[in-house]
Amino acid sequence: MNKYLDISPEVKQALAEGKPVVALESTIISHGMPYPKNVETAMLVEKTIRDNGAVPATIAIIGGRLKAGLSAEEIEYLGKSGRKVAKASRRDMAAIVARGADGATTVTTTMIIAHMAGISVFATGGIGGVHRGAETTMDISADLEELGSTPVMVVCAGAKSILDLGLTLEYLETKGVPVIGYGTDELPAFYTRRSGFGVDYRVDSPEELAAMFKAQQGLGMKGGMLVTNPIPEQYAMDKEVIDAAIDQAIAESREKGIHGKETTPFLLARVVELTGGDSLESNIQLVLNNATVAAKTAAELCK
Ligand code: PSU
Ligand code: MN
Repeated sequence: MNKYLDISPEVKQALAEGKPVVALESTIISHGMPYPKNVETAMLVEKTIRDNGAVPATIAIIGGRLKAGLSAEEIEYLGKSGRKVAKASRRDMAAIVARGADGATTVTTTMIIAHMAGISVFATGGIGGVHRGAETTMDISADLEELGSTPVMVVCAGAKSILDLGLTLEYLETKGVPVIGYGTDELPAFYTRRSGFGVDYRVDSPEELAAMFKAQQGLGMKGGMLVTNPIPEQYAMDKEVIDAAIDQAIAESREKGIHGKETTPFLLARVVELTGGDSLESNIQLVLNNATVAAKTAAELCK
């Protein structure tokens, strides 16, 4: 095992016994939602995974140690600290570890640590991608590179239209990442079930997802797989409302000169403020929905 990695006793035992485990990220806790909803949601996501027959492994860097499986106290600490905790992407890992600091793991670093620990399924809300205007800013999330190189299945609700979804799909194609629609032919756009862009393959059951992932691993391919699971109908938002909030948030971020790693957290927080918390409730529900699919798929993979 990697000398910088700590696996919690519960996760370690599940992995040793060949039981299903699902990884969860921590940037969604510290940067993606306000306190205390973030902590409540993180605990509820863990419970949903257990209710569906798997063991949750929330991932973070604490005191310079890579953690797979957090205690309730550690989740509370990350949630309460919020944006004071460094958002840790691939380029930040060595610095945070060497300094014995804390880091909230993004999709990228959660995939890296999950893979180190031997966990192959990961549930979250939305992934990073190619930002609108990336043809001049070059702002492309490291999440896409990681999906191209680390063999972990990521179950999400698509990507928010804070991104350029068409360019994000092009980039994933270049990196050889299969984009699967769970029960849909269309890429979901996080708050809404449709984006107007098609997925590569539609899959309708955890069994089918597990079979595809097994084939990818069996072929010796190095990358991951992106499963996009639409938000449940009853929690989907009105497209006009969410598009208007996103357009305003992007305009403000440009006026303020927000850039680099601050861009995504700024846009996420501003959209929640502008939509008066409706989007937060939708966000929570879609994460729970993804946790269910991920847990069932992890269970299939263990058969
Ligand atoms: N998109 C969301 N919610 C999130 C994130 C993205 O809808 O919480 C977080 C994830 O941790 C993701 C990261 O990996 O932001 C991407 O950041 P960046 O765009 O700076 O790569
Ligand atoms: Mn970026």
